[in-house]
Amino acid sequence: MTTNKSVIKWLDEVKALVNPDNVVWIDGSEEQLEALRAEAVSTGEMIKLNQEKLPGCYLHRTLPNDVARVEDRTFICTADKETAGPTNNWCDPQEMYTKLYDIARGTYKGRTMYIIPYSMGPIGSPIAKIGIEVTDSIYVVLNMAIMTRVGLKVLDVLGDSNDWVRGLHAKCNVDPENRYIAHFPEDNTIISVNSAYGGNVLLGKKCFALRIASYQGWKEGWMAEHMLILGLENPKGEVKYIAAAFPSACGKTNLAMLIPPEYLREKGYKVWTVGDDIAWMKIGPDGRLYAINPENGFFGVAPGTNEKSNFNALESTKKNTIFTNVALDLNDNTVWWEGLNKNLPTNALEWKGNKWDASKFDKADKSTYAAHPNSRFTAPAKNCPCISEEFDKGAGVPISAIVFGGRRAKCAPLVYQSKSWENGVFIGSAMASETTAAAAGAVGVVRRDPMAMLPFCGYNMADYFQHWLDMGEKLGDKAPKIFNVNWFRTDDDGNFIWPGFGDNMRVLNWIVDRCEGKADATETAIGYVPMPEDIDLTDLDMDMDTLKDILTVDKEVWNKEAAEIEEHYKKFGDKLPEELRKQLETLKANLK
Ligand code: OXD
Ligand code: MN
Repeated sequence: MTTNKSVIKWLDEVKALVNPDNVVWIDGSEEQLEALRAEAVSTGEMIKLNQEKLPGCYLHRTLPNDVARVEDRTFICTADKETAGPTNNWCDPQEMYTKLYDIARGTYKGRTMYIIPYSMGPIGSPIAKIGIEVTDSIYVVLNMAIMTRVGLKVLDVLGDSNDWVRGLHAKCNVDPENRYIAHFPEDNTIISVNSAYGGNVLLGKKCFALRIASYQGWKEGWMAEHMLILGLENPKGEVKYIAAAFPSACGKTNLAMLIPPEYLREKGYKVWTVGDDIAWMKIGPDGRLYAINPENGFFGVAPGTNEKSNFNALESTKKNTIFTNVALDLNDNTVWWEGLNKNLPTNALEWKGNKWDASKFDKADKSTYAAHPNSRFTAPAKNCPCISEEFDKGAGVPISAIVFGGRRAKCAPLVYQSKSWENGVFIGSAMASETTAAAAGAVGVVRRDPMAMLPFCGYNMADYFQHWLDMGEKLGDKAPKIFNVNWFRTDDDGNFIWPGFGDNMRVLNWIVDRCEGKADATETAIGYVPMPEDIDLTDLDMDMDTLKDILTVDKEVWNKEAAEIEEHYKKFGDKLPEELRKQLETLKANLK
């Protein structure tokens, strides 16, 4: 298949270790994938759904002990512990290799070793990178074939190069006690054992495109970020691109696929999706920052997705999609999840495959749900009605604005602009979100999640902050402007004040206007806040006073915030960039 010596050597070693009965290269052909789908159906690994209503769609169920990413079992293994930093689990690489080789040894006996060559990003793009994943799971092969560009043509692009990421996945016996997701950024290697759940085993996604790639970006002078990318088209047909990072449960996929309010659609405004989860960004020949979405599909959370919350995501799942851990509606062999619609299925199997009793459904008790709360769809990006025509082009899109955000009931205003790139890095480094009633545990607890990268940064986060500052220096006056948004301010009764969803377009328009020097702003202690009249409220049931209210910066709240940021910074010790300490001191002085 290849004459690349580094590939042949690694595959020989892996094969000798796992000892498979057969070896199959994934060539990228539809015939091969179709044969694998048929095999997975014959063994019960997947269920073929109603092919008239959901052509090319399948359902898969994981083991109940294997339904989410496992952050406490995720490791960054670097020679020096300090390289991994205070926010990652660390293990000595040799110790981890020995442990995981012992776990994986011989476990492909009676199984097939699938070799998946894949490209993260359009094949041949100057921003794309190549990986090879070895797996014993057909489910992994079929998901990788949706989420990445797979096939032998990737090997042609790789040629003799050693610049590719090794990924070994071994299902073993899906033992949670021996589950490990280990990254060796200094060796471009990932090993995942004892899981068969997406985020732990689709090694191109979080493992490569964020943890390994963030390390590569640090070494090579580019950025791998947990960001959506969208294009905002104005009535003149001009498109400006925005990259945005949010912690989970803040509506990232919804923002990526936003449908503008009717009055803006009528004027000719449109939103195009380039990516919903990950952005790789490099400085282009003109000195601006260009982004690609390294993925080829969406691995989205199903519950809560419906025609109203995210029409485009729902449309994306109507063909060639793999559903994981949703409910099976036996009446017509289709799928269902909480929040899809109000018609609770009366004849259905819940996500574990047992008969579901709709009469026992209790919103407050997740154990009565039909779909697992983290059930997913794996859908081809090309299914999305608003996919950008730039999505598949390798050059990437020039980023005008970077947006950070979180869920803050009282703190951050609806939107504000940082005073500089450095100030924007400060805002990103202090990013936080409050827990909601939807999750177990106390409500309103603030969790710091810098740039939404806390679980995904493959090296010391203090070095990561410095890398952001260095990128800003290289970009100079071509750097994107940095903003922060908060859709989640609440009134005294805890109700959201801002309508969110498609109406967030009103805020995006102000952001783009600011990038073009077309909108005014008021300077506050934390940054530039819109003049209330510059946020268009047409057709909205909201008065100016309410808008003013969610644009206010409450000094008392922010003094508390500054003290919390100081506390958050302590864990980085002396490694915290001096510039960020200065930014914090400036904020404190501004708040006096
Ligand atoms: C995801 C995540 O699955 O961020 O995208 O957890
Ligand atoms: Mn994500």
